[in-house]
Amino acid sequence: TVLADQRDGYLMITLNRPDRLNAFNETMHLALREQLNRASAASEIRAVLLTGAGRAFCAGQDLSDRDMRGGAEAPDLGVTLETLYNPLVRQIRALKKPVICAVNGVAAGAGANLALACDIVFAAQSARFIQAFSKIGLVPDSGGTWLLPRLIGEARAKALSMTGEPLQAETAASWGLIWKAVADEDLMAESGKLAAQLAAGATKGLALTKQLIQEAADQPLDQHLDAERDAQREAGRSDDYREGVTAFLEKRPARFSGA
Ligand code: LHQ
Repeated sequence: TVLADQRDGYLMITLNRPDRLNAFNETMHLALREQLNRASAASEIRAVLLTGAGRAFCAGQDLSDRDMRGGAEAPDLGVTLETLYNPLVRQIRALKKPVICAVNGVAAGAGANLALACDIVFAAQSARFIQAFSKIGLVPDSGGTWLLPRLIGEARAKALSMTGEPLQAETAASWGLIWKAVADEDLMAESGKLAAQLAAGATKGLALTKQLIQEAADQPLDQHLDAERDAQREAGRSDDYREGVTAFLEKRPARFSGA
């Protein structure tokens, strides 16, 4: 259900249930979790690239697992979120390495919000983001109601969530929902290039940057300045800081080890 391929210092993870538009079942959740754990633990993996197989990125929860025809009792969705989706979002946000997402096609429901939880999002021009939840009576989950207003403001967040209207990749980029929309045929090359570039970067500094930007949403400037001070102190003790300054003075490209 998930393919993983280590290359150029990064782990490429591909959601792989293409006949179901890579919709999530429990097996795919656990396989994705395992690959993210691997990326977190392996020092030779210094970035992650997440994408989908086939024509879609991810259609969210597999609704055929949720068939209530014939009067079956509605499952407790709180349990599904607590045990599967929330740990996934927390895992991506806590991973001390950049997570790049290449949205190769439609991203719907939790699939859209999974993409948005990643650090840097590329989307193919033909891709669409759909907050499909309202069409089945649900609320945007997997961090959607937290991330959307922060990324695009309350007006657009509410309208997207309440209408379930598809948002084209280029509009998503112009609204600041994602980093870039790129031509379909360039998506994997461009996102792979950035993944390799970041994997060769100052991993500790990038991890601290990710953490600071995420924390900023919850704290006042005064407190955040203290957090920046502490993070900079830590970054300033890394081998990569020493190497970066040395390479600058020697007018050569830096060779960052990630340490
Ligand atoms: C699917 C799905 C799918 C199963 C396409 N499931 N088969 C969290 C907690 C717990 C429970 C509930 O949910 C959540 C979070 C959520 O993610 S809720 C939102 C769930 N997702 C959706 O509501 C999206 C449903 N899918 C769609 O609206 C469309 O398929 C989109 C707009 C994604 C793509 O449309 P098309 O390009 O027209 O493709 P299609 O609809 O023809 O789909 C192709 C096949 O994939 C089709 O199967 P078939 O056997 O007819 O070829 C679909 O049934 C299947 N598929 N999404 N989520």
